[in-house]
Amino acid sequence: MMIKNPIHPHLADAYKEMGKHSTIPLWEIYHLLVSNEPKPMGDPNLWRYSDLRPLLLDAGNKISAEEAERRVLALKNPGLERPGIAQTLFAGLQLVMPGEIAPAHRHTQGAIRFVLESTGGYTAVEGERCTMQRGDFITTPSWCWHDHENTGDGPMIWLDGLDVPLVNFLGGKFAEENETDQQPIFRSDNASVATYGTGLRPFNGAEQKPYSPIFRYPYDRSRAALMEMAQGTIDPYLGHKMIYANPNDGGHVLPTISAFLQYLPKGFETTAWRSTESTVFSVVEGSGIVRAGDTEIRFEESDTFVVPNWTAYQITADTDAVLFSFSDRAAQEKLGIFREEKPAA
Ligand code: GTQ
Ligand code: FE2
Repeated sequence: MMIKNPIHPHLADAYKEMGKHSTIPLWEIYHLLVSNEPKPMGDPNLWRYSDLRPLLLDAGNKISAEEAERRVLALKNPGLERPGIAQTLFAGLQLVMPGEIAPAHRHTQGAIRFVLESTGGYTAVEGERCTMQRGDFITTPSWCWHDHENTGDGPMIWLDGLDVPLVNFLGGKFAEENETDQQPIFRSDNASVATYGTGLRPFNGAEQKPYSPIFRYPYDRSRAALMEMAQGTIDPYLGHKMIYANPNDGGHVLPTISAFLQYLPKGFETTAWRSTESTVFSVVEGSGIVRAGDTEIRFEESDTFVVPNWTAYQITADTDAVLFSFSDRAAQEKLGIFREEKPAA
């Protein structure tokens, strides 16, 4: 590594010698590595559904799901080099056309899906078909087999969220394809939410995995819970916000990814706050404005936007609004580095 414009130019010759022996003078780069607080990585940005949907459907006419393996428009943060919506997170919009199957595979990267459009279809996860209807939240944890099928008569489109940048950075990238396009089904449809989604769990001491045993959180139930919560007092920073919880321990759905559903009544303005997590939002219902850093973005139904780490943001709801979001908070909490800053409201 060449040190350009060294702080101590009279040491330049010494630095050259150090470089030949694969060493760097830490005193020249210290504040790149260790700083008093984080620098946001990537930009706040919005992807309009009305822009992306036609592009996706056009791709649907030009490449099959089979051929593409996954027909996904990846949402690339304009402020980052690598493909990713944030430093640690990947996001994309995926399309499966009627009759199509996205073939079964598994990988060490964990994924979540949030359904934008569907007339019938499912993601199969570990032997269980999880129905996909608008607003449904579905997980495919690390190393779980998954394939998607559209059994309806219209396009099926959802938001994918994966921990790809994080897992790849850590060096644990593995994947394999299934022998057949569709994995064997050995549970009834939506079995995991039927089993674990009611406040009960099997009392047999079965091993608890490092992820939620529920693979599908149906929107009607999630929305009903949120509206019940909305009977109580509103939080100035969050509005009415719920976390998709692992019913075994109340924790996050995946070891790396957290997911949330939030209700902001018409006219409500959240108080700006920030945290070390990077968060991706999907607008389920309503419209409004998000102010993140120096950026002001108007959002509408089915749009996606990202708020990078350590970027203060504030949301104003123009109408009653329901927002889905996911972030890397789960990973950060486990690593003991999560922090938030909430200025007095
Ligand atoms: O649906 O299995 O957006 O493996 C990226 C990687 C979706 C998927 C993505 C994937 C998938
Ligand atoms: Fe996958």
